[in-house]
Amino acid sequence: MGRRKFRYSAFGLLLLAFWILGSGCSPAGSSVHDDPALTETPAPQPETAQPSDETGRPEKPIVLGFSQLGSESDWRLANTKSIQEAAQEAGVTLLLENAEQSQEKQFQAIRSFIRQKVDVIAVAPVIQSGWEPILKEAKQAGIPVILSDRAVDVTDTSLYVTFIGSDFYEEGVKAGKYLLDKMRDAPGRIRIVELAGTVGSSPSIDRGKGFRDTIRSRADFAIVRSAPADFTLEKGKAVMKEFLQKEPEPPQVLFAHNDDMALGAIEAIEEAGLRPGKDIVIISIDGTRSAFEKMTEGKINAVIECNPLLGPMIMQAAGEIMQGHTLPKRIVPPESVFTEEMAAKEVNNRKY
Ligand code: GZL
Repeated sequence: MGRRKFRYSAFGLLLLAFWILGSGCSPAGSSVHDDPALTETPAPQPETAQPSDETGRPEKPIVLGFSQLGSESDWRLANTKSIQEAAQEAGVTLLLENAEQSQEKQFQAIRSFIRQKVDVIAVAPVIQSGWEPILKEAKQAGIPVILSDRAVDVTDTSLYVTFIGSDFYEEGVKAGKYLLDKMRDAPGRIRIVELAGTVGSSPSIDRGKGFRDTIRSRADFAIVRSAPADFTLEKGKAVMKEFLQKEPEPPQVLFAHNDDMALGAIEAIEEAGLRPGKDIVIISIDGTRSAFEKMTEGKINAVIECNPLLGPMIMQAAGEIMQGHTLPKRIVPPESVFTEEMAAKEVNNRKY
């Protein structure tokens, strides 16, 4: 194989170093987090670590096959844009396939990348289960795999080099902690409804678990309804409408696993003649500009940030792998919590 060109962006190096240092946290939550094998492992060597020039840069462009799970939310669109821009900046040849929420299409995309003999495969797994066979095919083909955004439930963690994505369990914990504080003096039986994300996806499983583990300390907090709304605005509106119709009286709290579902729920709440953010406290996750705008209007009370701008890290990791370097098994992006009091100051800083 000829020499490959890879431009290490200073930003990418800095951010990767930061994430590696910051990834000391040992996320609990779903099985993939509890896996004791989540330690540093050397990247499986591509047949031959790429020759590099005097600056340590591979000579020929790295070819990265990326299986993106869909385009269901503003977060996802920002994630895809970040990956495309970072590939451009790094001089990586990106083959991006959008599976539109179909795991089977993701498998097809990965098999196509294997046939094309790409250098590295990255995948944002739509759901956690069922990945062992296809990851084994990639391993047998000698192609290293990066997990982007979401986790997979595999016993053999050598099937992927690193998982670059948020700690969803911690995001659920942050949402629960905000609610405990917000309702500290509220008189008992707080009825909560939950709009969950895609069934079987690691963010939905872990956000729900982190939230429940945290609010358990208040016996008078009750999740009276929970249903999946697939991370989309349309389904968030439809499911929230159903909740309001079926509940004898409106809930005091909505916990939405992402902003798009929260935005849809706000429409349903207002159509029911209620005031989002006042009659119903709303906690959401992602941190999109649209959610921040609703927070400035007092219609969302808190947003837990979930960083979609993973592109630079993915390209950096691909470059490291092609140089035969060791990567941490888990890279967690830095994320914050924003409340309605902070929204006006932050809204114009939002990059997505
Ligand atoms: C989280 C990501 C989730 C977002 C949703 O990392 O997988 O999927 O929270 C997106 O907005 O659809």
